[in-house]
Amino acid sequence: QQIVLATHNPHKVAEFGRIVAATRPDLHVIGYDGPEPVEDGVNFAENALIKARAAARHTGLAALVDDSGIAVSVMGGAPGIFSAYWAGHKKDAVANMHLLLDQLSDIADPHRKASFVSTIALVVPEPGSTAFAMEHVVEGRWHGRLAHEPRGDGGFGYDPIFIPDGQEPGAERTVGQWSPEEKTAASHRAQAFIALAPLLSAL
Ligand code: ITT
Repeated sequence: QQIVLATHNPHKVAEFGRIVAATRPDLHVIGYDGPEPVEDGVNFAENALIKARAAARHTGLAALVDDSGIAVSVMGGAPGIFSAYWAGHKKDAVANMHLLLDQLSDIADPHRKASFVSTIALVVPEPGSTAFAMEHVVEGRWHGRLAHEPRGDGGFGYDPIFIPDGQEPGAERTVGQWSPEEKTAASHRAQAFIALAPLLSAL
């Protein structure tokens, strides 16, 4: 069975590949290079649905889209849906991280609480129609706090400044210092996928 994963982020493709292999190994995930809709939703769910509908309509296949980002508590959930472009219109992960750290250094917040959010939309087309047979959105959250400076070069995006909760005190690492397998087992994306798995089974 084939399913389209609509993303240009090769890290997401790799992470999804690992998660799918662990939970639905029979599913064949293929890439998408069709037209890109304007992402003008006001939240992760709307943006994920906009992209998934476009991919499902274009390919005639069930489509999966992950819209994700980091939400900092003291900043009211920002960068949120603007995570990929926080430091400007170019997707620059290093500039994004440094801008966020600079912004936090101006705010007195000893907790530095943040969470990674992964919102996955699954859209199934209705054969011979522009309607959809099924639309679902699931969300996973990974709670933690922000480091004072980047550590590690694993993962992507904000991983080098995100310290997940639940680690042994004194031995806490950023996700940039975790192995791909460790991240795959615990991440916001993995948690969203747990909610998605039964829906995929019903396809
Ligand atoms: P696509 O839209 O093509 O999927 P993208 O990277 O732009 O690629 P998003 O619009 O969902 O995807 O933006 C997500 C951004 O949030 C991403 O660029 C990272 O900066 C951040 N992000 C999401 N998941 C992350 C993760 O697991 N680790 C670190 N940063 C993450």
